[in-house]
Amino acid sequence: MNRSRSSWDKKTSQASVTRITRSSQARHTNHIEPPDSGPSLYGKQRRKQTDSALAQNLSQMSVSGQDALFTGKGKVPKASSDSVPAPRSDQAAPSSPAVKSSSRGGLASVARLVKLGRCKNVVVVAGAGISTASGIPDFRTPGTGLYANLEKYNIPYPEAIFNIDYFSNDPQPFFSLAKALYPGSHRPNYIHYFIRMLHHKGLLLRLYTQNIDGLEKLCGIPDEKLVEAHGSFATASCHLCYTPYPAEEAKRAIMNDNVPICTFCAATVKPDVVFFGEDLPQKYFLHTKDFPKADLLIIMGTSLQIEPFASLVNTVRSTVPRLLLNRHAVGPFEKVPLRRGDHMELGNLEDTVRRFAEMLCWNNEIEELMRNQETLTIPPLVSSPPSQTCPIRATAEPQGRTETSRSIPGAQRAAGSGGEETDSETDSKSSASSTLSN
Ligand code: CNA
Repeated sequence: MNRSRSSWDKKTSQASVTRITRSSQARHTNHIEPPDSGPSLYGKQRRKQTDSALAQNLSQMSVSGQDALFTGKGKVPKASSDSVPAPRSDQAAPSSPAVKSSSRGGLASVARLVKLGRCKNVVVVAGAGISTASGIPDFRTPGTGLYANLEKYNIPYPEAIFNIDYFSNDPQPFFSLAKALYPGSHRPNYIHYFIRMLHHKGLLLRLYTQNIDGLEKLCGIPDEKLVEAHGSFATASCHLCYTPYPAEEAKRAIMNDNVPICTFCAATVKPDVVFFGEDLPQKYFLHTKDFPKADLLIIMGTSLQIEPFASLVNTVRSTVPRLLLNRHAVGPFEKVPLRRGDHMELGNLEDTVRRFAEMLCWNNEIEELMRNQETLTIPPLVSSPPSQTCPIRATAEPQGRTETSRSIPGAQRAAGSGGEETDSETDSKSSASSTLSN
């Protein structure tokens, strides 16, 4: 993984930085704090709305689910402060009436914009919530989230498991979790394919994901359209000197309860998943070009608790519509009134995305794309110009597996790789042998 090394002051503008480390806003606690939605990079650029059709569409904005939350017709009760928090991810139950959507909700408004051809540079910001439908628990959903099930790792606070200093002292808690998280036994779901369809239609500027499960690649979203902001299991390196280490060997060691050791400095090797306190991959900095260019931002399945990623959503132009698809209001969507052009559709993400696809008349194409892709052994990584009617069917050459002869002290023979997944699907990611124990 490329890492830039120059120093970084967290208070400085993101545009001027070359090194950014991952941090959690809810440090050492499960409590979810509202993210900083103060002036952003572009916060002061209040541009006049010049496109009257767009303005008209935006004026029809409403927030699905909020009708049920706030009793006044379109009015929101004022709290003592100037903002009223919408239900947060640690509060409302999934069965809350807020999950009901209206046919004229934010989803319909945004679908109308897309159909009108007004959204040609869509940026998607995604989190663990897009993969729960694939059977991978997220972090913070009460009860099912990984943070609610960490007792067995014997760590002082949930985030410790992704803390690089903690790892340096004791890698075992992370390695135990990694055994459950290693990609291999999960398949992309409808939500992933919806994002791929955005690409297929030529509308996806970039997908910024916090996920480390590799399902975006597996569903065929091409590398150049994807920023895995928190890294992935596809590569591994020394956590101290960053010397690369064969990902397959690292996986073998971890799956066999051994510790992969750097051949250069003898420190512990870990998959290139970005920990709190570690630099984000260089590719993350594409955001400085992408977000100003975006004409629609879709935020899906994230609590927006991890910085600097969470603040990205504040860096689109102030006139750009932002659509939150999540079970709960998060980030800037926790405050009312919402920013003009902000929409949210609360509820089960897969259901919401299916409805969105139906509004766009994409459902059949997505289903077909899923069928085709899931029957292919090697999904295509397609970057060809999109077509309105034809699902992408290109095939990709399998890349050679990353086999090395280097042995890891104490490592036993790997468990059988066994899965249908191939390296070309996942950028040399390890083969399928893991199971998700949670
Ligand atoms: P998070 O903090 O757990 O938030 C997930 C959000 O998605 C929450 O707001 C949930 O309410 C929402 N959500 C979950 N399931 C659904 C659903 N079915 N329908 C609607 N909404 C849903 O996770 P974030 O992604 O915000 O946090 C970033 C962390 C999580 C990243 O650093 C990842 O590495 C890490 N993570 C990734 C994975 C993965 O790769 N699949 C799994 C678990 C954690």
